[in-house]
Amino acid sequence: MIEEFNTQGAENLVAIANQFAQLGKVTSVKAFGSGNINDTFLATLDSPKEQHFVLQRINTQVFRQPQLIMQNMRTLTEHVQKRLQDTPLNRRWEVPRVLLTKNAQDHWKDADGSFWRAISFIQGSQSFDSMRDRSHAKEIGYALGMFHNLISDLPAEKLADTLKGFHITPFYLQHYQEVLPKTSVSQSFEVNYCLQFVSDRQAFAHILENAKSEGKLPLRLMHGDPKINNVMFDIVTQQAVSVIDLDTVKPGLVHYDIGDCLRSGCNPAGEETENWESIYFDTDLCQEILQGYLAVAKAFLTENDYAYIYDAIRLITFELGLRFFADYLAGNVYFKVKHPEHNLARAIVQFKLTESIESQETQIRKIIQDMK
Ligand code: GN1
Ligand code: MG
Repeated sequence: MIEEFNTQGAENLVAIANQFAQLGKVTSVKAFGSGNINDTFLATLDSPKEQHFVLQRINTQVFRQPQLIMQNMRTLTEHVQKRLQDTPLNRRWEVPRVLLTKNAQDHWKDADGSFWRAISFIQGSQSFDSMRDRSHAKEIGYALGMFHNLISDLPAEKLADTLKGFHITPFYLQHYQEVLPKTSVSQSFEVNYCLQFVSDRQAFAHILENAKSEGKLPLRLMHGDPKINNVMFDIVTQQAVSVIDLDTVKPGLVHYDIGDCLRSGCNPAGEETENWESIYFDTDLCQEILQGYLAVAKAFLTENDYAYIYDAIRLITFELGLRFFADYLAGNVYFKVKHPEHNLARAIVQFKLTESIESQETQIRKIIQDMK
């Protein structure tokens, strides 16, 4: 991201950000967050009313129809804002707003054809890359539950499919099988570990898609990427106040979200560690996240939904490992990398985490069972 920043040039970035500045002028733009796909910046304004906003360049290699993302985001935020007005919550909760350009457009295309958009920054909030304690975990679960709750009455067909195949594990497996014979990476202990890991779990990869096609799990709207640093916390109260990064909100299974939230939240070593011995799935944090989640989500979950929660945790963790590994084999074309082996290292983290989940299956299933 820093490299992109340099090639873009600070002055140019300020000029781009100013397209979206309705109040005052942009005084600075700096790289922000740790996204793997889009380029994200924080713009600072000289207006006391709104001090910051988030500026992003959408990766159009990944999101081929970025205007659909903007359309989804506007449908979702309008729905949630109305819900919150009609039935106010007894605590702070916000949805990021899409900011318009001076010509009332929801995006701006620069001279290179890059697709830029701006989103409001949730004032007085921060996010965290790793879990701090059990109460933080409960708040993460609450945030996902609240997010699902607020869109549970928005019909899935109201949103477009902005990323075909996203979280469809058999699709990633097929892609992996296509890149494998063409790869130029050399064999190593780590590569062989990953090859074997995937090979042992081919049948399992279909579990959620089978349940979906058998009608056991309904198509619903999902966030798509509810990892721990996509939940914003009020700096003063330390309560969750928003779920951000709405690019992947689209029809899917809530199980993809539950699985993704838990694989991210219950991995104290984080996604980027290379200290593989330290990776484990923390069942105490799992219990807290689920408790926080179910406090808000119980109302719309069915018996079948509970039956697939364990599989979702295991599957989405395995799936992310598979996605990183396939991208390593393909020459790092999807996820941004800091070095050529980066996606291989990330894949191993997710596979080690999957192993830890598998070794605690009985315990995790019991946690879920006891919470119904
Ligand atoms: C990507 O770009 P970012 O960090 O928001 C990816 C997610 C992964 C995540 C892993 C569109 O999200 O699916 O879980 O990396 N997003 C997309 O950190 O593929
Ligand atoms: Mg994301």
